[in-house]
Amino acid sequence: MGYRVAVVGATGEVGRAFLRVLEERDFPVDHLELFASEKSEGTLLTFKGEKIKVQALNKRTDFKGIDIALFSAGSSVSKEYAPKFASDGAVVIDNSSAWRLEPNVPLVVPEVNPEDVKDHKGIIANPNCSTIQMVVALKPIYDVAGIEAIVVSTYQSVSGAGAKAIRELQEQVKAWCEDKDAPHPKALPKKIAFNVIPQIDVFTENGYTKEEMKMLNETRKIMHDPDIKVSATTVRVPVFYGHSEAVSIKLKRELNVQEAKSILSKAKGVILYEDYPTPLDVAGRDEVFVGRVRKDLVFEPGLSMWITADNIRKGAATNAVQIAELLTQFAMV
Ligand code: 11C
Repeated sequence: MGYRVAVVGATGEVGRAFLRVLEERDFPVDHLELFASEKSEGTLLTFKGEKIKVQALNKRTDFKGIDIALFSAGSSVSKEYAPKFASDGAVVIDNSSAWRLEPNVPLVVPEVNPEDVKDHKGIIANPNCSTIQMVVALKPIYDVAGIEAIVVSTYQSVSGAGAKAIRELQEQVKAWCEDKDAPHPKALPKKIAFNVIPQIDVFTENGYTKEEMKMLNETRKIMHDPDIKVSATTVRVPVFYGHSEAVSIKLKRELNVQEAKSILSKAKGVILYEDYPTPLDVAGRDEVFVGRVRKDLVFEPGLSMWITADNIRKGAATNAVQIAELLTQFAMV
């Protein structure tokens, strides 16, 4: 038996990735409806060789007959439409930050807290991409040795900020090659070509950005550990696809490097490198890649490592489709 699936935000970077991932994983889709804003109405997207027309979300009055709705259209669209899809009978898997910290909305990474999907009331939230790859790598270590604190610096690709940021980097590099001035940046706060920007999203009162606070608050919720400490510095780098993270952890119990590597080499969804993964190595892949595992020189006991993953796939689309797979495994749709 297959499912009636809707994709909301179908023409965006993550929306298109939803289609690729559903197809590659052979998710049982009986019927697929694609939604986006009015300006994308009529765009044709291909799924399993068939062309499907994108509908304007704001022109639909009801959403009956949909089992699973994959959303990636931003927080305000999710706030307005996710409850409508849910009350018409769908389970919404939402990639925005709109619902992530709501107590009645599970925030799920299938390798970490799969059982949480069972608590859904119509909406399940997909975490932020930087959080997903960090918790996939750290949870197996947490289970054995406990983690008291995490200090993380990220190296995030421009695709995390959407198609406009990808174009902005392309235009700036082209302008540089042609010895011309690039237009003033709009998608990102400063010029990104040949630069790094230590600001992702807006600043909050404590001096951390919203992206950095997501890494704290979402990690606590996914790990069911309100005491775990996370101090993040999130940085945009001139990379198209793939986020990387330099992570140091303070453990509760001693775990040597060999033990940590042995745990990571067997962990679900993790691929351990003897040296290190780079974004170009992992773009297009669904796993989380870990390298440079070593004893931390500040935290005792502690470890440091390097984590890289494709932010559009495991950081967004793949994680959401894995949640849909959990719903089918638990017979919840
Ligand atoms: C970035 N991590 O790379 C962000 C994008 O909360 O889902 C995803 C924001 C979110 O800019």
